[in-house]
Amino acid sequence: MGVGMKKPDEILAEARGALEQAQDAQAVEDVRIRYLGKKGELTALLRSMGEIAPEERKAFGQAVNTAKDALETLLQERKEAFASAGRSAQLAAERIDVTEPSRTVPAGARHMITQTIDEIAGIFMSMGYSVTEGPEVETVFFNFDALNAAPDHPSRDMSDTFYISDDILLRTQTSPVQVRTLLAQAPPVKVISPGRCFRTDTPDATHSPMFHQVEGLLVDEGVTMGDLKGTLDAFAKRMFGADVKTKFRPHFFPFTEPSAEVDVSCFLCGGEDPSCRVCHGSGWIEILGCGMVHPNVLKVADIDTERYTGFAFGVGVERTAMLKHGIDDIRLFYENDVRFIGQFY
Ligand code: 2NL
Repeated sequence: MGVGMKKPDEILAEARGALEQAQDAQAVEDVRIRYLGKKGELTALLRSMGEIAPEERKAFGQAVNTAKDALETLLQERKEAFASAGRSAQLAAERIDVTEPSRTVPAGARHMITQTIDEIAGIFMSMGYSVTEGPEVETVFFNFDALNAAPDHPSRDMSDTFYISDDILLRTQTSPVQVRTLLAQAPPVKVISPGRCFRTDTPDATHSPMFHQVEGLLVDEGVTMGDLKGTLDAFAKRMFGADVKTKFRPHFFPFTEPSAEVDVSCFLCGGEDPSCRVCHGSGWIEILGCGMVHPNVLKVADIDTERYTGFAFGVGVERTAMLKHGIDDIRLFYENDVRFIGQFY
């Protein structure tokens, strides 16, 4: 062993000190290279074995290998410590708080018109009516002729109805759907037809060129005006309150005879308040039109009018919603201002 050459345990002590000072994985690697690399100090000792006296060689070799094993263990420990510290740091940096409340997606809701249609339809469905739908673009035949509207009836005028051509128009009511039903199925027929209708009205607080209707039709043997009154009285009580009364006022519609308009007693003031915003003191509110189906309409579908009779009615959806919810301008339904719409979620 050369003079001035360090002993294996001195080198190990020095390497241990250097490892204690190491601040990161690179510093640990530097220590490995310095002591165990090709030109490392412990490597140099192994290479110098030849210069050791034969009788000392075994003990020296063992000492170098012991130091080398010890240093390798230390290096491994430090390396792992830095790796695990690195992983911890990364985990801490990428930590997500899974308990944080999520961004809320506001739940949507059906439009007030849809809610009202569903409510009306639900009442009639509970009485055994089926729901039928049909085209919004109709023929003059289904919209007017089949419904016994005289050729000179004012509703047929160009100024009241949106014509696509001489014989195609936007339906002015949903009755044509029911005429189609009468042609498609034999009595008994018990249907309602909700949907969009069109008339050339100039928009104001109570008019819109596009509006909605739910019509109903019942045709069977022995159907009377009493059935009509009982049905619509039950509807009015379900829709506006169990204690409302109904009043049937004579009216005219081409497609029914006799015809009537139905009023409900005021569900807000009961007729007690002269300045009531709903009934204006009259005590009655008009809610729908109805009547016994005109024989001419049944004849269109080849129905034996001696055997079958029927009743029909039409409810304005916007008007019903306005009455129930105290809405004073029909145009609010179509503006889609969330400050309005949001009140009916
Ligand atoms: C109203 C009036 C009404 C009908 C609609 C009807 C349908 C067929 C046959 C006979 Cl297929 N009538 N519908 C009957 C009476 C009145 O609506 O003021 N609606 C808002």
